[in-house]
Amino acid sequence: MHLPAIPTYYNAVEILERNLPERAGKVALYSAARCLSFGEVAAEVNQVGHALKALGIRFGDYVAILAPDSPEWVTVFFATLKIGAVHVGLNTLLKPQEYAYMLRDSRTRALVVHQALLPAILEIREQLPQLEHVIVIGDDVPEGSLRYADWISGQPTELAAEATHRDDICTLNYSSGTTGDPKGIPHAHKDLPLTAQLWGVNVLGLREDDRTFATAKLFFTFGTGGNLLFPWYVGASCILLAGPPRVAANVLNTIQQFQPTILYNAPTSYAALLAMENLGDYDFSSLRLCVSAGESLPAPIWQGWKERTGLDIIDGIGCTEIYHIFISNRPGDMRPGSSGKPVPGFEVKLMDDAEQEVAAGDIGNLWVKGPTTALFYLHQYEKSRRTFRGEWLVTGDKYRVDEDGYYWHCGRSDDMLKVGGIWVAPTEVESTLLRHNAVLECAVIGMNDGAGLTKPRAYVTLQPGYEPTDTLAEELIAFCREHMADYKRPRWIEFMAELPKTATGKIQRYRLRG
Ligand code: 3UK
Repeated sequence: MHLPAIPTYYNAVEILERNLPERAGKVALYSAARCLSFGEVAAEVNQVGHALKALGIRFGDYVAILAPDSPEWVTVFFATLKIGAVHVGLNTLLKPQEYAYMLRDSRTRALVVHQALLPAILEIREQLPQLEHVIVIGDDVPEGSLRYADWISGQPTELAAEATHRDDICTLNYSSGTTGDPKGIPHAHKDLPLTAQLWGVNVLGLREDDRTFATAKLFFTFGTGGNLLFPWYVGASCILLAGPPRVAANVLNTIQQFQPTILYNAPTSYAALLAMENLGDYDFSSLRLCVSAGESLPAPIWQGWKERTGLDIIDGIGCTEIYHIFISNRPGDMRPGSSGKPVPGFEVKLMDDAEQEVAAGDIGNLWVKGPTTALFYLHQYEKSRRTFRGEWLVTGDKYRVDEDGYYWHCGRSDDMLKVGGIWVAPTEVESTLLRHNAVLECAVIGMNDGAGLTKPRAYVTLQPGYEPTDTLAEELIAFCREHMADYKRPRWIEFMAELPKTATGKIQRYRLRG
């Protein structure tokens, strides 16, 4: 196994700058808006770095970005790292109060936001005194904010990188849990090249002539790693799609236009592509490999994709705490339906609830150990102590290993759901439903949608005076859409006279799961 030695003082902007000067003229980034060479990206990164410094942003300060995948997302990301500040990647699908929490928790001083997402920020800006600077990508810039293009124009295109320690924090991503606030997960500069080498190169076999395309957005580490860090680490190019990946046509058109060799996608999106009647009209000949992560990929989807496109899908499990994938299938060694084998460089073990290793073949709690593991959750002492156990990380997943060493996902040890590869806390959906006048009690569980993928299903009892009708069910779903990110909405509402409960009145979710 090849593991690069990271110098003591290391700044992860090196993943971009290692391409200079040799690949200065090579296209680093394809997008509908602009295509940029490595030289052009590096120059704009330096301008953004100067512009951040001119605002007084220094080592250790937090700089957030809330934008669709775009050249600006990338330049702000690397500029933040380069000056020794910490990048906060915000999920573009959230609601204003969720942004308020994350911006406050991270004490973000500067936020770069796309104009389409600006209203959510303007709504909460007054609650955030520490948010000194808002920079807007676009032309529609309100009083008190800066316009990205003006902000960087005239700034020098040369900038010396801050001599960060390899263990200095450089990124923060928020992940949600069953209870409490989202958890800010910090990663160090060293984690970025290590994950690129351990999985991107050693397992996936990325090459300089590759072109990657991810439907997973850059604000997830699945996207940042797969579609930015890994390709640039080997001198390959990436393709960014600003639009929503849930529109299958967007994905297919991007493949036609930019001809990727590698596609990263979540299982739901493979299922959506397979459901398209005219899939056969599209040309997939540029692709050599497909990747799936975020939730487990059912074997029928793997087979369906193979039959329709001739392509293999590499399924691997990763998590934000590790940065990327740590158990994976690999080209030439795949077992459809399984997550594959531990990635060299990582160790895994399956533990029972008493924290002893389970017997061979039994289901256990997955613990993992490896050199890219985060050390803690920001501002969450108790949750950190339960999850980060010395060298080991408790993932919250249930797994079993077969006699050939392949790992099979058997669900979660908490009630958390992965929907389209993104976390949904049933408790959040329940508390949203409870805000509706008609709802007396409710319970949300994950349900197989028929393609082997999980979607939220809500069981609801009604307040006196309300009738269980289809119209009310639709109204409740619409209410959820309005008050939460769209993907969290229940897909089915089932009205019940009573919810199953224990003698002490606790809702028995397992009985609803049947
Ligand atoms: C689940 C999977 C079965 C699992 C991620 C690749 O998903 C990523 O990170 P998150 O922090 O969630 C982690 C959790 O998601 N999961 C992810 N992949 C699979 N379950 N099969 C899979 N292939 O519960 C895990 O604990 O959002 C994935 C790379 C980087 C990532 N951050």
